[in-house]
Amino acid sequence: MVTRLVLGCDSLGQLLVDSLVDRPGELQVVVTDGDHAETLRGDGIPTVHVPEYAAETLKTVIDPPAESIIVASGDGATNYRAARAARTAFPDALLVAYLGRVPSTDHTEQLKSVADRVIDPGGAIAEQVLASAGRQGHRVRQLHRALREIDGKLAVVMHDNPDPDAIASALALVALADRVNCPADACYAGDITHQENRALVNLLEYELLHFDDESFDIDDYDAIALVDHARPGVNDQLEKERPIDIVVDHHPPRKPVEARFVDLRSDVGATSTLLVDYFQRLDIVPPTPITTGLLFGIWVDTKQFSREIAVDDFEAAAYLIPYADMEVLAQVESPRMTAETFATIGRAIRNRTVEGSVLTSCVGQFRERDAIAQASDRLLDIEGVTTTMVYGIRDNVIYASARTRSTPLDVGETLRNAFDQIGDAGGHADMAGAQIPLGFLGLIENDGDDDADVLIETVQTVIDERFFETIRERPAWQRDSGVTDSVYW
Ligand SMILES: [Mn+2]
Repeated sequence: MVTRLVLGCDSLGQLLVDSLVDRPGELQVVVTDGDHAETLRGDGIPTVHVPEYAAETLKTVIDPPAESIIVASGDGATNYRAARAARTAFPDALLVAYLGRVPSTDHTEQLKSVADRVIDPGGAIAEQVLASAGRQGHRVRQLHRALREIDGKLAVVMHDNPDPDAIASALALVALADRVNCPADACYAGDITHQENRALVNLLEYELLHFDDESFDIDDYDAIALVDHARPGVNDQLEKERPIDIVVDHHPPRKPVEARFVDLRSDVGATSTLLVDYFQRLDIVPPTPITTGLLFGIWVDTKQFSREIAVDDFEAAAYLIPYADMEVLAQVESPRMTAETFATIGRAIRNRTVEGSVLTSCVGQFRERDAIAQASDRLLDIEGVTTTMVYGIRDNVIYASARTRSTPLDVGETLRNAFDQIGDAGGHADMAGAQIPLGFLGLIENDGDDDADVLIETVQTVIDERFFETIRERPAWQRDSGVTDSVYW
């Protein structure tokens, strides 16, 4: 049982006592004014009247000893006397002292010498007021105004190959625009490659427009918002000169950012956290698919709350959890794998060829489109392997999927160099894919088992040879100068 002792009780102390009286633990107020004690008791507050704050008196009237003490009269000198007496009477208690209504430097120093914490009531209140309704409240009002002033349609543009933070932030901003009757669309270019991110978009049925969609034309929009990035033409498909209306981002800007409304807070771990802030200040809860996405955005951007995480991110996540669909998130995090995909991964492991740290594997015929990408991901977990390429045949096309965790090696570039002339290849430095029609190799599928084996053997020879040769001949910048080539071989 915590015993709280409040010494002195002017208007500020009174506020405090009112909030403490219903909390668990024993509350005891001590005042030096008899009439005041009477009033407090009349209000149901256990109050003792003492002639003055003296250690001996306090020890006598407070039993068992107080565990926490708040000194809260309006006068600094009185507070110092009370704090000193309380400290002597209860040396082990946590002692918090108010400076009084007119704080003086003397009292501040004196109080600091006996109290564990000294609070400037003016400062404390001002901070609280600012935090709840101050500058940031202003920010969301400005955003509302910027949205209201849009005459026509708003395009909320994510960065290319958007991640969950960008996707969820875009949809959240669309929802905010909706509230002020500003029609808006979330749009992106590039690919949503990571299977978790695709699962998120599919499971929550997000409506996202793609720059390559036939019906999509950025010039149809009257205003542009950028989320999770801050400048047009940098990591998005906009022209560099395009005027921007709204920017919400958490990356430190490399150059000045120009827009009618700019919210750049590089001290938080995710743009989603900033969107949560708006919703909280407007006192509205967005629909479940959006809260779920925002939570996942924070989770991923902060590497499961371990990287560049700020108090705001934790608070935003805590706010979202009751409204998020945790079952969907569990599915997003570990998408169910079909038996067919497992079988493909099994074949990829069995058929692997490893040279140095580079692994290739031909899975033969496969059915599920995603299976070779999954296999490529999985095989990257093998010890000593830093680059994988898994491939197989489906509908007369060879599909290849490559991954690397070797920084200087660019698998996108490697696949393009190896296969662009006989098929399509592309992707990023760390994940890439290629499609090569069998016809291009002068090969066709056949029903006979013997022929099938021969076909697969031929495919394997051609693909492996081209891939390994391209890696061997890769440009100097893709070689780690500090490490000998044998690390990769
Ligand atoms: Mn982000």
